[in-house]
Amino acid sequence: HPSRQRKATIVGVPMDLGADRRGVDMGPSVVRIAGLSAKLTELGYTVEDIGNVPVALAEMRRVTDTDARHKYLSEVAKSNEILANHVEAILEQGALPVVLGGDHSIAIGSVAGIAAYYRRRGHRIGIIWIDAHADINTPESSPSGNIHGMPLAVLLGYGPALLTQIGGFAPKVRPEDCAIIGVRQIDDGERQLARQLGLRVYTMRDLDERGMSAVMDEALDLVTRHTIGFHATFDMDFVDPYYAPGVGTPVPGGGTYRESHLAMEKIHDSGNMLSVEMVEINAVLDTHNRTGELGAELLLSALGKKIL
Ligand code: EXY
Ligand code: MN
Ligand code: MN
Ligand code: MN
Repeated sequence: HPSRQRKATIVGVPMDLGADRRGVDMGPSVVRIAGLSAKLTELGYTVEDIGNVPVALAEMRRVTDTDARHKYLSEVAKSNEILANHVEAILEQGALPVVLGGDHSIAIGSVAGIAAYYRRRGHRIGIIWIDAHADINTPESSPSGNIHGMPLAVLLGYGPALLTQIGGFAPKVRPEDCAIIGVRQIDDGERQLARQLGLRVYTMRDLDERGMSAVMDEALDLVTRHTIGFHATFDMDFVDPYYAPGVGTPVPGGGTYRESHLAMEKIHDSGNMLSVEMVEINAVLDTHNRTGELGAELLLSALGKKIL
């Protein structure tokens, strides 16, 4: 199975054009500084770091009225196209893509690359989306116009063609092959689309009542039922701000340190993870790289680190 190989390739995406608060563009740096590459090597991986995808700077362009519903659309699309090509190439080389964001709009490119690779081989892919938010706004429903609130909708085929058509096909994934875990803030339009699509959304209440272990068992079963495996995308704002202060959109009442690791450990143990992504770490709002260190450690759990 693809997840069994021991080659990992890191690619960074210093993207912050999808979010209002600046600082997530430093996410790839702080996770690297936390020693991700060396620790992965220690875990037994052959690691390659191919550096960062080029991303425009907000300072290079002013947001205009025509952008209001999807700010920096063309810049976000451009970087995601490049990312999709890198991710596909990493898979072609037999390695596991480890994608470092950046705001969550980069999931558009990551999943485009993975979906393209497996589609060519006749497979569907699933997604495990761990997040305080559902990220299924469209430009019409978005209260902010920030594309990091839209990536899951885009991957399901809803949103600007410039994004949905990256890689030349849409949708990238079917609603029944996706699970969102940890939601505690959702907009009206998102709730509506989630219901309409029958999307599996596990809220914090589900985690409180059933526990992370049972929720992950069910979610992992769901996303692998009709697929070759899944992309795991971890938005750091899933974690309670107490443990992860360095995020752009903190929401109280999040996952604990242990719950977050358990989710990643179970993702690894499923044996079906095709690629992994860590997003929304905001270095400006962090203290002593606490959140960056946690991001690196969570990735290590997803890649097989165990105490015993
Ligand atoms: N739902 C809100 C919006 O679309 O503006 C907030 C989205 C925050 C997205 C964060 C990163 O996951
Ligand atoms: Mn998100
Ligand atoms: Mn979020
Ligand atoms: Mn499988």
